[in-house]
Amino acid sequence: REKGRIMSASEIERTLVRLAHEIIEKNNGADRLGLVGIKRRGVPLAERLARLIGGIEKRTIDTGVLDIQFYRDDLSTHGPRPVVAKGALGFDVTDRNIVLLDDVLYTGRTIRAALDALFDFGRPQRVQLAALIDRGHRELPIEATFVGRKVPTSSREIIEVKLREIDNDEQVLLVER
Ligand code: 3GP
Ligand code: 5GP
Ligand code: MG
Repeated sequence: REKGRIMSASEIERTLVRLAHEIIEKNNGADRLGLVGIKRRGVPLAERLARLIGGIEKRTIDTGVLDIQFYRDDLSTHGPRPVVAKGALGFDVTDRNIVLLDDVLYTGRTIRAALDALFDFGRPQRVQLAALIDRGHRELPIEATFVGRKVPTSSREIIEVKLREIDNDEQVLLVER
């Protein structure tokens, strides 16, 4: 059940433009920068930011992909845990300033798994996190360096992020499960 619209298409675009400038400012340019999107919706967000940052800094920005899925082991008494799927990241992260990108930051467990995976690929100089929406409810000491919008949610609410590359639609909605 839809409870309201959090961002329109143009608000998403303006937010990404702001995040692009913040990322450049905080990294003193884009020299060592590499953006890594967390599947699925972090990936188009990373690609859009790379295009925006590349346009401002007049260079191409490397982008990569991490595929982190929730895996429930039927034999275990533990809850679902994030598991990193095998596959190439896309570029060498060694000595790079990496910005991870996820659409929604929630418990932080996905980011914890993403950090583990990232360091299996190499030794980045620095890792930062960008999220379009921070909906709260962290279960780990993880915060985003760059946040599009903080949206306090109840645990029964979900943020629906719709991106044209995946959803043929472009908006962010708050829905009740
Ligand atoms: P996305 O990154 O493509 O949006 O956890 C993987 C997917 O599950 C995410 O894909 C996300 O959209 C979707 N998802 C939506 N709501 C929730 C939620 O409340 N919790 C979790 N764990 N996943 C959610
Ligand atoms: P985590 O709890 O690990 O922070 O989030 C798990 C995964 O589910 C992440 O990829 C995160 O983007 C996604 N996720 C968590 N809550 C929501 C939500 O309300 N909406 C959407 N679209 N994705 C969510
Ligand atoms: Mg996500």
